[in-house]
Amino acid sequence: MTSKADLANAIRALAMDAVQQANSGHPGMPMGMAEIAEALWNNHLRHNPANPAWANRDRFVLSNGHGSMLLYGLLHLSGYDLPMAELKRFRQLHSKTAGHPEHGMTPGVETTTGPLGQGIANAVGMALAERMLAAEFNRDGHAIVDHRTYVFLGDGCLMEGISHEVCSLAGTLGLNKLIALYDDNGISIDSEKAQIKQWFTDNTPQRFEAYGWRVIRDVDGHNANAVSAAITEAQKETAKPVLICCKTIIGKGAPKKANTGGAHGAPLGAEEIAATREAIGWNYPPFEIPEAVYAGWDARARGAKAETAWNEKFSAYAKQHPDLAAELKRRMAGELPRDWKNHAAKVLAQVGEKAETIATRKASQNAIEALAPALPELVGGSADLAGSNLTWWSGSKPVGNTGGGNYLFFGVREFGMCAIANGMALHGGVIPYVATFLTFSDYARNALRMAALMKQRVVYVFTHDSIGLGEDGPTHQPVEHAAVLRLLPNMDVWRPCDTVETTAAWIAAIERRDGPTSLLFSRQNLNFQKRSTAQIADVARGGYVLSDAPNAKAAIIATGSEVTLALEAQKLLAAENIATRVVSMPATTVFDRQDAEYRAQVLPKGIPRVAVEAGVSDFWRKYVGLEGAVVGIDRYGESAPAGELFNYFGFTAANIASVVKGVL
Ligand SMILES: Cc1ncc(C[n+]2csc(CCOP(=O)(O)OP(=O)(O)O)c2C)c(N)n1
Ligand SMILES: [Mg+2]
Repeated sequence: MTSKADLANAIRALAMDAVQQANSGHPGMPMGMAEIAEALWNNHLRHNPANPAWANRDRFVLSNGHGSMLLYGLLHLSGYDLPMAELKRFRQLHSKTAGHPEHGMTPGVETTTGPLGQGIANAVGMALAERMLAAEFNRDGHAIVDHRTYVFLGDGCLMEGISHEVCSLAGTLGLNKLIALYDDNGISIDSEKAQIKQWFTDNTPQRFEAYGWRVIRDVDGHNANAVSAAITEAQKETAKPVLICCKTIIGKGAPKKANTGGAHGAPLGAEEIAATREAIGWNYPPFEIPEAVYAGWDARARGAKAETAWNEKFSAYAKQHPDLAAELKRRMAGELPRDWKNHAAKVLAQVGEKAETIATRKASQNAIEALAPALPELVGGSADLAGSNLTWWSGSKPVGNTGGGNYLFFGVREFGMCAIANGMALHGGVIPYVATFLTFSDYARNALRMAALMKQRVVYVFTHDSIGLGEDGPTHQPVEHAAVLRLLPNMDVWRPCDTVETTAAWIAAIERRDGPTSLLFSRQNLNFQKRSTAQIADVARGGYVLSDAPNAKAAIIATGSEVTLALEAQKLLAAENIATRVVSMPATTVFDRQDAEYRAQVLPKGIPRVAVEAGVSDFWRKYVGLEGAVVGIDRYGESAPAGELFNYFGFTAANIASVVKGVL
């Protein structure tokens, strides 16, 4: 029989040896959390290494993701498909052991972590998705959605502002199946030079109690039995999320470097590693784990049993509730409803027939209203701007602190909201849409980046998309945001010009399985544009000819509120016998993915181009080149009625026409 100490020491050894071999990484955290990890993974975590996608597994999130070797060690030892060869190639090109854990790369990694504070936010989202799905799908005697979310976090996550946003909300929502284990080691990076109490003196237990969490204080993080007992206690909680505060020593086991900032993020060095082996009684060479230790960690039999038991429960559920069972399966697989395509096409056609001139944010609400009844997985919310973002629809039911519902009042927490949405999408079973003013998208930016990096289907509703919002002034008027969002690799960005483009954008966002979509909507009314059937179909290609003229001498490219102006400029020019083509380009990212032939049809070589968008001009240079021109806005806006601002900043048909003449 191996001792629990040996099991924990296996983690220590793998971490210090892999970091040493890579000459890069963070040994201190895995060495300090080894007993906590052993207690959770060997006594509590319900997971199946053979099937990392098992729907009802417990979720485990390493929010202090710099300690990635802890997670790789756990996955390897417990029997996931992560062979020792991968651990030996820690942090090397195309290994499965990236510097920080990456979802989609390493089996068993539930979310990509490293940007501190977002892991705990993802965990809140996972716990929330579990709660919502349980309320929707569980029936008497059939607790079919029933798992916990565990998260490790350190001082860094707690210092980050986002932890306040999401832990505050988790407390309000009473997410009792969320259990966080805090690595309270009194060290962060600058502890190399000074004491953490010079920058972090919060009373963390009181802070979390104030949020409405249950806090289990003063647990000895190096006593696996004590940690396990605390987890058992936490599991009994029925109304609150639980924080278990574990006192630990960073780099525990290393005679000289333990409890120093130096253990945080650098190899221990050969000498200290040898001394550590001696001190902890680990007499095996690097990357060698005795069979008995493997046996002590092996979670495969337990995992298979747990999943089989759940499968049996699911069969019984499916017998009594076949429709629900089929629906849950579909939703967890991320498939859209069978009649989705028909429904979406019908909605798009109806919007075209209605021909309404309304704000695109209103068109978005109408799109949600029409699409959501056929799409129960669409769950949404806004960061305290429901009435402005128009995210609420007639089927919205608020999520409270007992379960049920499909609408989240996120409060004024943009970053938290977006990182929670990532957790919900990663959990599966829901498609989250979240909303704020476009200008505040940069409060949330790193969560948007993580959604794009992780290829998650999250839909952002960003309204009040330009100076067109008017009187609120330059703080609220985005100018750089559309361009910034388009620069994020794998982010799709739509800035539609009317109801048809808005509806098409929503449909594209929902049908996109491998990344997030930002939808940029106007506050003000935008003219409806007439289109042929072929043009309606081409909206989905991101850019298309909206209005053509024989022998066009120039192409005017416009998005959103500027499309109408482009059409008016086209008329002014026609009156002077200058033929132009107007291209509506609601989604440059989507247009860029079209084949070269289509792109050249829309934007032929040999005629100059003028781009018109109430945003920074630089972005459009790639379409207009140096010979073309951009009607944009390269400064912050002003506070005034929208109409006046458009005139003031040169967004008029007359100005566009004269700019076009300037490039002929
Ligand atoms: C958002 C963000 N800012 C900065 C960093 C760089 N960083 C990585 S770990 C760390 C200190 C974390 O302290 P703690 O969580 O206490 O980790 P420990 O040293 O105890 O392992 C910092 C600043 C980061 N990963 N993410
Ligand atoms: Mg710390």
